[in-house]
Order: sequence, then C-alpha cells, then structure tokens
Amino acid sequence: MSGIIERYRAYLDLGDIPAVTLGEGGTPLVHWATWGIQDIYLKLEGTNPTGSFKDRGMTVAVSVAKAQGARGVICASTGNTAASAAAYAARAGLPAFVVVPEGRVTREKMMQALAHGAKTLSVSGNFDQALAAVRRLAQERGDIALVNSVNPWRLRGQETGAYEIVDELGAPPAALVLPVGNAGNISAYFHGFRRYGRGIPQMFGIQAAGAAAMVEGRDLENPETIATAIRIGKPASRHLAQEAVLVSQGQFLAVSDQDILRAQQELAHGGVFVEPASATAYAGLKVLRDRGALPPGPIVAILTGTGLKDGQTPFQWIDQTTYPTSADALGSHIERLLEEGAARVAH
Ligand code: AN7
Repeated sequence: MSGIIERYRAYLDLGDIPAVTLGEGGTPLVHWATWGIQDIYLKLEGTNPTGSFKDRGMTVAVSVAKAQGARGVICASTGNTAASAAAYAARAGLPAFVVVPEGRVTREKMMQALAHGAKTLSVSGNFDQALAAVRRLAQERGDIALVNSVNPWRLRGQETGAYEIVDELGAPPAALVLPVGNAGNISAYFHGFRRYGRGIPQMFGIQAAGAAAMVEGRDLENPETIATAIRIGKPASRHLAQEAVLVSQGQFLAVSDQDILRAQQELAHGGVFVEPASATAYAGLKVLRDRGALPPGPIVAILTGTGLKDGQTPFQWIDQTTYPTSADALGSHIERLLEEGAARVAH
C-alpha cells in the first residue's frame, strides 16, 4: 500500500476521509554498524517524497484540512515544513502560504516551496517569531489550516515512523536517537511507541549547542547553528518532549557545530548523505556511545532529511581536489591514485 494513511489508517482515527498522499513512509531502516553489544540502525527519512520526515505528518494534516474545507494551509518553517506543506497543498489543490526567517533557509528548501507554487513570505525575525505570527493569524482567520506541528494531526502522522520501526525489528529498539528543534518529532515517536503498545525505547533528543533550549531548560532569544533546520529557540512541544525523555529514561544532549559537520562527513563517507540537522542525531549517538550511556540492544537513529536539502554546508569538509588528466594519461593516473589509496575516502 502506498502512503502512511492507507497503511495505518486504523491507528490514525481518520475515519474514511480521502488521503492526500505522495506515497510517503516505508523508509529504509539500514543496519549501519555493530558497536560491541549495540546494533546501530539508521532510518533514512530523507527518502520521503519531499526529502524529509515532515511528509508523514503533512499527508495527515493536509488530508484533514482538505476534508474540513479549508481555503488554504499556512506554516512557519525553517525550510522542510515549508517544502512539505507546499507539495501536499499542491497535491490537494489548495493554496499554501509559507513564512520563513529571511536569509536563514537553504536555497534548496526555498526552491522546493516555490516550485510547488507556495506563496512564500519572509520575516526579518527568526523561526520562533514567524511561528508566533502564523499561529495568531490562523486563529484569527479560522479558514486557513495551520500545518505546523502544533497541529495535532501532524504529530499523529509522524507517529507512524515508530510503527514502522516496531514492524521491521519485531519489537521496539532499546534506544531511539533523534534531532530536536521544535520538539514535535520526538514527542510524536514517543506517543507512537506508546500507542503501538509494544514498549517504549529510551528516547535521546540531540540539539545543536547554539540552539539547545531543551538541554538548557529555557527558551533562547537568539538561537544559532549551522544546522538551520533546527535553529529554534522556543520549542513548541517542549512539555511533550520533556515527558518523552523523562518517562523513557533518556536524555537531551547538545553537540557542537564542529561535531555536526564531522558526523555529516562520516555518514557521507559511509554512503549516507543527510543534512546537518540530521547529522546532529548521529553526532549525539557517538557522544552517548563514548560515555557508555547507550543501553544494550538495537539502537535506531532517525536521520530526518536528505543531504540534498543543503548544497552549501558540505563544502566545509568536502575534498574538492580534482585531477587534471588526458585520455592518454587516464590509465596511469587511476593506477597511481589506487596505489596512493586516494580513491578511498577517509573514515
Ligand atoms: C531535517 O521545517 O521545524 O524537533 O520548520 O527539518 O520536530 O522540530 C524542521 C525541523 C529535525 C527538528 N531535522 O524536528 C521546519 C522545522 C530536520 C528538520 C528537525 C527539523 P522537530
């Protein structure tokens, strides 16, 4: 079956409303490594239709908006929600309005929203201010559906990531590691495992050090990080996320931008290309391992968005060396590179 609504309709309380779908979900769970007593799996959410995990929630939120007769959808976004809202609104034949922090959303995400025909408004503040404005407006108007993760249907849809992991592993993993920005996804996974009724993994929420509102236990006025997707200072789902970590005996953890870049590089050199926000989870996973903080058993890291979402940041670590050659010299050049081991990427 194609799309999470058809696969998990019974868990979503959607009745028989028609699905606005692009075939989201069913993402790969890749066995990445064995670290002693831990088997590490990566869930590649960047393989969703618009390149991020947001599509799981968006198919549900837009289906409900359409069924309820909304005149359009609106969101504030650091980029991925905007791209997803734009695509699903286009599929539904509804106008989309996306509000982004000026100059802080990657070109690729802006391009996606615009390509799908969304009306894109940029505000001079940060994401938190954009979200506050959009919430006010949606409330005042009533005829345009707010599709940020404060919309409970978004979180319901994102729960399906947890269902898939249990279906595939046959049981919940021992721990789940994921990046945290607005804190919707970690909350959704927690409730997803709970609703599926097979147990709850220890939940570890990883943040960028310059935007670590959960770790610090307070809102931040000026969050800063290279991982623009999670450059968020006032997590809207703070309380839900706190409960998830507390009840599951996990923790929140901050990693530096340097660690995020190194994690992105390490994943890429193993064949997995994700955007910086997603690499944040892997950076955190490594810190947890080094501290001996991981439980034994399978561990799943949620890699939330594809590397193609950000065409700039990787140039901070990519080796751009190219080797001038000619058709005649090609054979000997390749031979020399093989001998030097230069064709093998560093781990
Ligand atoms: C790749 O698109 O908030 O903790 O407006 O794009 O549920 O917010 C994106 C967040 C992680 C954090 N990874 O998830 C937006 C937006 C990626 C993201 C997160 C985001 P939440």
